[in-house]
Amino acid sequence: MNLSPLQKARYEYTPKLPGMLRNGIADICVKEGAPTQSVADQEQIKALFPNTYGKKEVTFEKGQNTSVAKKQIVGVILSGGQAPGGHNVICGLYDALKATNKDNVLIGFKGGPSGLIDDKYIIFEDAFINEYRNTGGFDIIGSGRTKLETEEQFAVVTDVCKKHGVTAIVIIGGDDSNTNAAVLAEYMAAHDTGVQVIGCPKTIDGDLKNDDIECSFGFDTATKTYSELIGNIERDANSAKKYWHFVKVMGRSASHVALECALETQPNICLIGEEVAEKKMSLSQIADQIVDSVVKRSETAGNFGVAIIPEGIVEFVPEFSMLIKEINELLAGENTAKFNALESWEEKYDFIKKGLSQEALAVFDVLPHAIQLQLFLERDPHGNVQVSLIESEKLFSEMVKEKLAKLTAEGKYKGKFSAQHHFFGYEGRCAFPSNFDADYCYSLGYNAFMLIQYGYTGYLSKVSNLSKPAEEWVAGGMPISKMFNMERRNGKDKPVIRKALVELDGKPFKYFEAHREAWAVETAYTYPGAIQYYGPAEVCDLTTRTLALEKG
Ligand code: FBP
Repeated sequence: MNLSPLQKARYEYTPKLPGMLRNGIADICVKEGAPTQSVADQEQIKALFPNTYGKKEVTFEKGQNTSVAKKQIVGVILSGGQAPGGHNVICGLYDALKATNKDNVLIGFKGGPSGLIDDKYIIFEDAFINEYRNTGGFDIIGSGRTKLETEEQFAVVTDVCKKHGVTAIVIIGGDDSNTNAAVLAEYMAAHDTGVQVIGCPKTIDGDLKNDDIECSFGFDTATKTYSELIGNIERDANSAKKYWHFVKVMGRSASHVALECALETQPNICLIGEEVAEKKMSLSQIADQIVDSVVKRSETAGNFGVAIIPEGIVEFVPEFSMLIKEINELLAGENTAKFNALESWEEKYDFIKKGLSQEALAVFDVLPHAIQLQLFLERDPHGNVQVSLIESEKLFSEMVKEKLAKLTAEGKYKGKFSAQHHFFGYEGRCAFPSNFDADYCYSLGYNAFMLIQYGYTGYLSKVSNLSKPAEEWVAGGMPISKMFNMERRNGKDKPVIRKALVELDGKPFKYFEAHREAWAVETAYTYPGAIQYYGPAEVCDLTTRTLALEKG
């Protein structure tokens, strides 16, 4: 196999474990804290999880290992979108498992949760796993978005576990996957299968965090990758002084990625979906905010700038959500075929005009034509608009262009405006994990095995105190049901981990808010550069500004 020099060097990197896990397996003991309660709706959740609710918080300490010796056969799956560090979770799990007993077995179920149902698997061995240490991607076993949530699926999983003698399953995923991990743990306990289930917090979106989980893995590397690119674009913009760059960054709903990139690069504009929703901003008001910066900068800095747009922004704009809802209703059932049969845009527009409320039509009419087309052409199999495919970076740059043209015609704007568009998402999801993510993920996996070995189930592997050096990190576990509240999903009340949105009274947003007016006008760009893997710890082991501000 051809290896790049960095790939070779990263194979040799030894991830840092929390101090308490460093002395070897024989010296890890467990300390139980107080029984836990879910963050809300305690009675309902307790009733749904009679076997796994209310368990104690767990931390590991240096001391005599008192876990029961038994052969462990552990199954692991990767679930959902890729996030840098996934391979290291598996490596940490494997190393702890083998260090405990070389006869222990780690099975990787392939292609995400469906691998566990279809019984597609590999058995990990040293030579194979060594090719994935400290590398990005989920290609070691692949991932998928099948949800493991029904009793029928759980029954199949039970059979697969029986066939292999599986004693525990580790699910590496986001809020939904870990919610389902807790439901599976309860099922396994209720049916006395002896199979434990442990979750690990993953997602580049950064929206799986709460009082217990300081951050999900992958967020650090993905935001550093995007910030490097944004910083490079800022420098290009500042050199050429002729373009406004509209950069959309991933984050299906929450704006944590956009906010972190803004803290790292100090762009002229960064939209935050949660603020847009709170202030009930219209599309036009958002475009006005950008226009204001373009006009002011044109008079001082020049006709250039950088705006960061979070992927999920349009869903936070109340009038846009209303429009999408009406379009979905308008095209329900047979109407899709009727609409598709219309040949010209005029006929289609007429159909739309008759079917939408006046308010929705007014919003539709301000959209650039390319976006109007996207709303009607790119729909999912149920006929719903695919909001994630909407090119919001182009939507806002077009709206800004139109507003500036009007100002120019009125003699109120004399500058130029030329836009470039970018979308940074997949570029960051499989990058070589930063030292932080390499260390954090390895620790999560190692720790997950300690939870298994000590007999816990329905727990999330928890490593905290992350803004400090790894030596001071705290390893342990938290019952997943502690993070639950009841939410309405598809017409039913379900226990779920609440998605963490950007808190408008939180320190990261407050810092951004205090500086953004100056950044909108001045050229205050900062250039983070590429992720550094080797060199001084203050450069290489630095975590996100978000975590530093939250914990600082
Ligand atoms: P997860 O929540 O599964 O970690 O995935 C997050 C994400 O990367 C989002 O940022 C993005 O919107 C989405 O996945 C893209 O999904 P896909 O890989 O299916 O295109």
